[in-house]
Amino acid sequence: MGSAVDSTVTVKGWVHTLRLQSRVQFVVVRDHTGMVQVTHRRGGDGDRLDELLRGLTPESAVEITGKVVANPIVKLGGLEIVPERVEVVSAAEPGLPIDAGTGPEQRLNWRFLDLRRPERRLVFEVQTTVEQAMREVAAEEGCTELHTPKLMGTPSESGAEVFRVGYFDRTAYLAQSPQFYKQMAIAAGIDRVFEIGPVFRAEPSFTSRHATEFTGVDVELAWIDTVEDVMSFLERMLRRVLERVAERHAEQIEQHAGARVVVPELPFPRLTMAQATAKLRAAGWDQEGVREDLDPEGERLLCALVAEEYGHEFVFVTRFPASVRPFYHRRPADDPSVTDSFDLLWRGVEITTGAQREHRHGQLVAQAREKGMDASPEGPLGRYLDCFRYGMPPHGGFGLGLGRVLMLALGLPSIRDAVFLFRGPNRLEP
Ligand code: AMO
Repeated sequence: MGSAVDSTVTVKGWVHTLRLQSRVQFVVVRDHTGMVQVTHRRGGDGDRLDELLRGLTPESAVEITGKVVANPIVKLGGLEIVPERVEVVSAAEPGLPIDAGTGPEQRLNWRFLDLRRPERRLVFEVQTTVEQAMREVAAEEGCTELHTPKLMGTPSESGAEVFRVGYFDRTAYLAQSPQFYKQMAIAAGIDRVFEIGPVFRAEPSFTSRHATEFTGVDVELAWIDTVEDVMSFLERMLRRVLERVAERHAEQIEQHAGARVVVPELPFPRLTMAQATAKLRAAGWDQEGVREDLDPEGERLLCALVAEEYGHEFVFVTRFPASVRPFYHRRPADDPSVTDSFDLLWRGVEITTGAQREHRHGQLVAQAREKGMDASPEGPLGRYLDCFRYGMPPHGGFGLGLGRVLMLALGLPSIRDAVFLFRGPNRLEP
């Protein structure tokens, strides 16, 4: 709202605070660019502005025209507006349903009001930068952006976490991942695929990192030599993302969220799952030694150990056991009990899963059957498996959860605060 002293301006925004005193009335008006103080010195009987200002309620939408005056004691930039005209465009009902002390569920119920606080909206500014940087890298690296269907005739990945929806006289499934379609794009000759789109998971999880609908960032790359090609693409992308976030938002993130933006060095540290497990056990995790996958506690601890040893916030964990990975992950020739896969952890949380895919039809069918899946041509995987029958290049890719990246970048307590309108097992509204 920066304006020259003595000029006449109109500010359009919300009533942020009201302080009506016997001699002077102060109204702080807020718009998306900031706040400005409007100062009216009361003129006694017949003062029309006085009446208008006394009728104002917090959060009303107003348009105020007046002269810009320098006043060094005003905290908001040493300027105030002396009003000449006040218009209440839309009055807010008195008694707002939320205030600074309101708990998280009630804040979600009134998300649009909660988001009027600028620090709560910062995440969407950062999100815009993150997506721009991702698209920038994807384009530079020769990717084609696709939009794959979210309504499917058969469940993608496993059937367990899928939402069923009525679809005329049959059932459709909401896509749990663009996995099969991005691989179909590789079969179609689109060598490098990039998608940002909605992902649906029917997981009854009530953690700070799970949503039933989230935005996924997916990449699939053809003609790779090893899974390392996918990992290095991902780290280049994340480095650019954090460079852009640092350039544009570091100060605000530090000020509003108390989090630091760290631009990561390349390459990120890499540990095989066996190495990671050994490190974790030495530090006291999973002493019974039964787990083949990392749990949230293991992820947190591993990141802490890596930060200490390598001074890095990221770590790739590679070569997960085949038992805990999907059938389509490729298994290395030197050890078929593991997969050419990875998870990327950042600040204690998994943000990405990726792998080189099994592109040989016979081997893929064998791995599906080994997992007890129906790999017959007429079965639910039939259309997917067809993609591997007529010349499929070696390929690999990853899926990244945008909400998790934003939650971690801003140090937010939950993914609920990192998305516009959260969807969880108990939340379909507003
Ligand atoms: P995965 O199931 O690990 O992999 O999902 C990829 C990434 O998506 C994010 N994510 C979630 N974010 C919010 N709420 C959830 N319920 C949720 N579930 C997952 C995580 C996760 O790392 N097809 C593979 C990817 C691939 O191999 O290309 C897949 O979907 O950040």
